[in-house]
Amino acid sequence: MKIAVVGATGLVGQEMLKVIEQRNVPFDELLLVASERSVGKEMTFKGKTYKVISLQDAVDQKPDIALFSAGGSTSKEWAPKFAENGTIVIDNSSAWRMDPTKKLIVPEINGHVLRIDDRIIANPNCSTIQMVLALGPLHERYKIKRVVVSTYQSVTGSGKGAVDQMMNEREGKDGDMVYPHKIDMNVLPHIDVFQENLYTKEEMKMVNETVKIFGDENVKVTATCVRIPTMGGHSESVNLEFEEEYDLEEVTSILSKAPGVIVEDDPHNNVYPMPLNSHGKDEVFVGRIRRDETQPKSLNMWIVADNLRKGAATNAVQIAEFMMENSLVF
Ligand code: 2RA
Repeated sequence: MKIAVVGATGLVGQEMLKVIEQRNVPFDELLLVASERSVGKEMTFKGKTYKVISLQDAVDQKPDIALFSAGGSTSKEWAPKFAENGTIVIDNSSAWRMDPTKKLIVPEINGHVLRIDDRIIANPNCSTIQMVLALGPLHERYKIKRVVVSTYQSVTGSGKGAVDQMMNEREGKDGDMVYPHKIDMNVLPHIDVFQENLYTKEEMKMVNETVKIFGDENVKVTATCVRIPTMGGHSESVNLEFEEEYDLEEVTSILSKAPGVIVEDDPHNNVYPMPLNSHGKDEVFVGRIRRDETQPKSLNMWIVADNLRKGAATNAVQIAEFMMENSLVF
């Protein structure tokens, strides 16, 4: 098994390496791949030193699996070159997510749709992954009609430059601005670019990707995505309307048993999910589960996950594990 990590020097690439190490993903050979300016740089993994190689070198070495986190345009250009050479590309960018010929996968929810001839597999957007992981088992039981979600997203979702912007502001230093406004001591109702319909691309990702992952056009999602000056993970306030009447205790029980979900819900003892606690963890945390008292068959809850882990690196690595465990890699 030869695995390549493309974008190995970026925030998500680094996290992919941590996840590969922590989950003990089996491999015989590891290729660390990055853009031209990082080629030749040395990186250490599991005590061994690796030289960063170029995309073309990596294609030529025909890895079995390439985990991509190198941005949309790199992915558009290079994922097909790897795929044509037989490599399975698991891509963290938005380049292929809505392509009808490519699958968009959260293994616990729709891993079963993967096949041996899938060559480019899309990893969903971070805010979508954590939401669908919690919603999937509830959709199966009660059929979700409508989702109203507001997100509170970590600056790590915008990459290292955004973390630097926040820290520079905090320390009173000058530096490059990734956001159009200050982020520290602020809240920006703006993630990714605005569209014709006045929603942002991030908001529309949540709308469209959720439908694609569930394979159910009847699930209506409306989203407001907000950047906040935190680092540990993304948080989401979610209002759900089901087709069927539900039982609150059963909801908690379903979520407690759902793979990859941890219920943290004891509000009288101040127990609820927080990004600080989700940092570095692979699970999605759910709490504040309560009836929406304004409307029947409706529920509120709060979902938190480390956006670099389950929201990006962990999910991508889990797709790779799923392919290996189900003999879909040859
Ligand atoms: C964000 N969704 O948090 C992005 C990262 N993929 O901005």
